[in-house]
Amino acid sequence: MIEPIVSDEVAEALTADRPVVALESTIFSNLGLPAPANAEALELCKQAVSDHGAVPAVTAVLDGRPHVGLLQDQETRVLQGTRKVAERDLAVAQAQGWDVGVTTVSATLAVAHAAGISVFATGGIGGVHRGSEVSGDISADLDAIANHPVITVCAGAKAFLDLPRTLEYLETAGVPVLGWQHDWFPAFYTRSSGLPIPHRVDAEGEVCDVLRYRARPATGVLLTIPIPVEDEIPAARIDAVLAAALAASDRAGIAGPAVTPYVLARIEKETDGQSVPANLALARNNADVAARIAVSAGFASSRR
Ligand code: PSU
Ligand code: MN
Repeated sequence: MIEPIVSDEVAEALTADRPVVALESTIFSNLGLPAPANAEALELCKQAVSDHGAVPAVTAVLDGRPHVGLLQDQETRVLQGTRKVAERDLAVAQAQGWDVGVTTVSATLAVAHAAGISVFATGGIGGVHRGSEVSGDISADLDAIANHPVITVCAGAKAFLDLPRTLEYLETAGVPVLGWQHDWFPAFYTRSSGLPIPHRVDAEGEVCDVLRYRARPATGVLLTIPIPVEDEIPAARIDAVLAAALAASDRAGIAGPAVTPYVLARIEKETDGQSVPANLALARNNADVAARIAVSAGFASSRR
């Protein structure tokens, strides 16, 4: 059972049915982005949400309790967080009273849903890892998207994942996968993975209606948005970088939840830091569109 502590600002917005956008905290911690880019990403995303008159709601575990909406000193703790909390870890973090836990997509979906929030923005979701037929590594993000009635807004899945299998998994799980004004499944650092998107949408209202008409009451919607053109990293460049980063991860024997943070850090190194501004730009852009969707629906709340 999740009973999050909701900040006054977020609670007031939810009560008044004003738009709220949830934001995950792993991307803003040292596991997601190096300082000071992590703090910058947090400000950019919150500002993008506020600019549309919506309320940003960052999720995290603090002092053993899940939180939705953070005060400034709580944000500072999250920026320094190093303990990753996926959905299943929420129970352990509470049972053991973890000091600071940064929430991934899966944990954020659980906490946002419990608070009654219907729109959530992130950078990239986790997915099916390359070689998963041997390692079995499939991110809990995918099951969480399938099991919480929330719109997740992202720039696709990390390009170092197995993107065709990630799309197949989402299809099997019954998740509508939408492309924002775009015909291709985005690949995070690049606008297209070369894989066609199952369904293109062109307006905020369409996205809300897909959630409204979902066949399974428990299921969410995945909205993918390509990184802005000017921030894209050329595909040839990123492909070589990904291969090097994955090989390094293999050589180092990295496994489990450590894989994603490790590979992200290697990508940053191999791109001489170019991956960082790309990450900021897409996260800000996703928060912007998520806020427009929350505002257009006139909803914050799944209790409606
Ligand atoms: N994408 C990013 N930065 C991140 C992540 C994704 O650009 O920090 C995080 C998200 O929190 C996502 C998590 O939910 O990685 C997935 O981890 P795993 O592959 O262990 O499920
Ligand atoms: Mn994993």
